Amino acid sequence: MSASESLQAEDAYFASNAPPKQLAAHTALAEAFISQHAAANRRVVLVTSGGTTVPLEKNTVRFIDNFSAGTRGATSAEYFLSAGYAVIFLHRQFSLLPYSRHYSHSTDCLLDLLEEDSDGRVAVRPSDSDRILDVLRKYQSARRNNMLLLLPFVTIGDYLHELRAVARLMAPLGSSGLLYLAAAVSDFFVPPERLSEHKIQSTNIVEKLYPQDAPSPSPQIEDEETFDNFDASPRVPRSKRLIIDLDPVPKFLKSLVEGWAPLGMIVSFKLETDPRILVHKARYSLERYQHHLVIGNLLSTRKWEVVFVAPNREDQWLRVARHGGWGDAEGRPLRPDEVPEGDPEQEIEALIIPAVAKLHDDHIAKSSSAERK
Ligand code: PAZ
Repeated sequence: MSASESLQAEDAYFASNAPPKQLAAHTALAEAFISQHAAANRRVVLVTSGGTTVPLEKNTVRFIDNFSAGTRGATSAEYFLSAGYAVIFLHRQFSLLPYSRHYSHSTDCLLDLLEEDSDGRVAVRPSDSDRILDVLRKYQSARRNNMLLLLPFVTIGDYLHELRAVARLMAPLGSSGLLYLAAAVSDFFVPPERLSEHKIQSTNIVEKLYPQDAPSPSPQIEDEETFDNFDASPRVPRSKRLIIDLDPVPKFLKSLVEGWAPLGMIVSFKLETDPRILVHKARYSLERYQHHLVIGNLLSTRKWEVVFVAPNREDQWLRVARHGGWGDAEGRPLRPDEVPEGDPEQEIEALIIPAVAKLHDDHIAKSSSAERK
């Protein structure tokens, strides 16, 4: 696709998919946040996190979703804060958040860490106090210093509008802006003109009650016995099935790199389930969009190993300790001496973020030396 064609696809997408209601409020918050930290000469990172939904109805009852709980994004945000970055956390509503993730329903339920003391007051169990205190201090410091801005999204459309708005606001930061795109973004969606207004029905009740509203010809008004020419021997008549027809979501990484935040450092993630194609897909993405780093990860091992794929350097695997099951990029098991030892509690983001920050240092240095020439 030529540059003008991709610009047209971008304009058409944003013109036909309405922005989220909170966009103006979020943009104002992000603008104030960025200017506060730019004035203090602080680096700002946009972390995207969690999965986007694809609504099947305008009044949405059903939607397509994905597995991401936002662990990568929330954990990364904490390590960026520890590294001195101000963090804009663009996340799926109700997904994991920095700091509070430690006490979410699926890890430690907060209530299990509390007890009633002899005066009938709620207290933290002494055995858990130290670890809670550590998280609490970091959380309170981030809040006190306004280092963390939380911006929620739900749908793929919301996400893209928010991403474009925040990325554009970050453009004036130049090379000191970092975009770290860990959200699991849907590749397919139902365009608004094909979205049902109301909840999709499994019967033809609407057509029966309001025949004047029935689209013509309507698959929904066929009755059960209607001949089905879709399969040779259908188990369920076609009129009873829900067939979802999805369009591809335009690839916005190109717009991000070339238009929205052209000087910032852009890090994308690539998720695969087939180890044989991970590195190839990551390299392909890097070459196609010409950004700065793709971090590849596999669904089954994403908490223990990732691969950095960047221009003009060897692929670099980062690994933390865990029990067995290691594989290389081609799916072959690692030799025992290649399997890292160490603290099984260590989070892989403790390795990812310093490595990204180092590449960001290099990116800034390279941009300043190019400016001087
Ligand atoms: O949320 P999570 O920690 O369970 O998963 C993180 C992840 C796998 C979604 C992320 O690391 C990632 O790869 N994001 C990009 C996914 C994609 O290829 O669109």
